[in-house]
Amino acid sequence: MHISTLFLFQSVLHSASTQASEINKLFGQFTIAAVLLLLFVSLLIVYICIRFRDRPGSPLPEQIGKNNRLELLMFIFPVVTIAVLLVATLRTINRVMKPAEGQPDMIVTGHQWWWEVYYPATGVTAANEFHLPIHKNLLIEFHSADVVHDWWVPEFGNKMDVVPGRNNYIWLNITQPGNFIGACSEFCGAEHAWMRIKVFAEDETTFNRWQEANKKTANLPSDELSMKGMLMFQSRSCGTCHRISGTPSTASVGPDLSHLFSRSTMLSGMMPMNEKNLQAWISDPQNVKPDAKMPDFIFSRDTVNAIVHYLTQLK
Ligand code: HEC
Ligand SMILES: [Cu+2]
Repeated sequence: MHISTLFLFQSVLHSASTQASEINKLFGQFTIAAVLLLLFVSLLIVYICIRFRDRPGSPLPEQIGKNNRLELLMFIFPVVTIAVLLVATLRTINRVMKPAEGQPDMIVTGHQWWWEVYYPATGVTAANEFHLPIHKNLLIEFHSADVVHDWWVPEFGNKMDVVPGRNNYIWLNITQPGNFIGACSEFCGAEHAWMRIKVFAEDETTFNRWQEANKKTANLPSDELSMKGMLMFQSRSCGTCHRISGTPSTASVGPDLSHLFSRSTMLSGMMPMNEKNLQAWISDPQNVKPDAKMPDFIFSRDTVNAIVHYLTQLK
């Protein structure tokens, strides 16, 4: 395992998809070309400075008015260099940005400030954390619910703007299992910095197991306190923004909560998912993530406890 996946560093130079390998190969070719040119020009300057320096009694240098061979060389050399790099670039674009065809494997919708994740083949909806199978050609479709966002996981190479009123696509073939982090890369408002992306790149068995678990309708409350929590959830307008499968709440203004507590982080990577953080969030969302599109409610401690207890059963 590469060190960057172990510590969740982001690195564009570490390729974890075939697309990132292609892009990095091109980057390598450009770097080599640039270094060779720099060396060539630098050495030429050093040579000229020494060879043609002013010596006592040296005559005025020869004045060349016109030299067709030299001018042709000065024209052809940059044109050929740029043409070679252009062809390499076009070939890379052609390999990385293939036109979209067929059903997307995943539809991602950017919201201020969280990600909605939908898998059309199974109807699974998730949020903020992306489970993706490795060694598969994945077609990902992007929508925006509000403003321009941008989906970027540096290790995957490909990045894509998420634009209102427009469907954008990328192909992705992930080559390594592991966790990867990315972020929204287009400034989209107050909490742009907390619009992280967490990817779990998994082998097919693990990915299918995750999908099966998330296809199930949400757990029903299993005790009295969580029963009360569910009633509060349904009666205190939470359901006008959130979806919990198998209940009357079907909205998608906020993240899907059907399997909330199976996620490792909350609020788009802002904090670990646990009871304490959920409590803080439900008691005072605007204090935890100022400007988030979830209003403050005035709840008693008991109500918060009941709601949180219910939410922790949504695995
Ligand atoms: C006006 C719409 C709205 C209402 C009403 C609302 N929420 Fe939210 N909720 C949101 C939005 C938007 C987010 C995402 C905030 C972010 O990450 O920027 C959110 C996030 C959450 C999260 C964190 C989810 C995650 O995966 O990070 C929980 C839990 C939650 N809401 C529970 C509730 C509960 C319980 C209620 C009722 C008391 C409620 N919400 C009412 C819009 C709403
Ligand atoms: Cu954004």
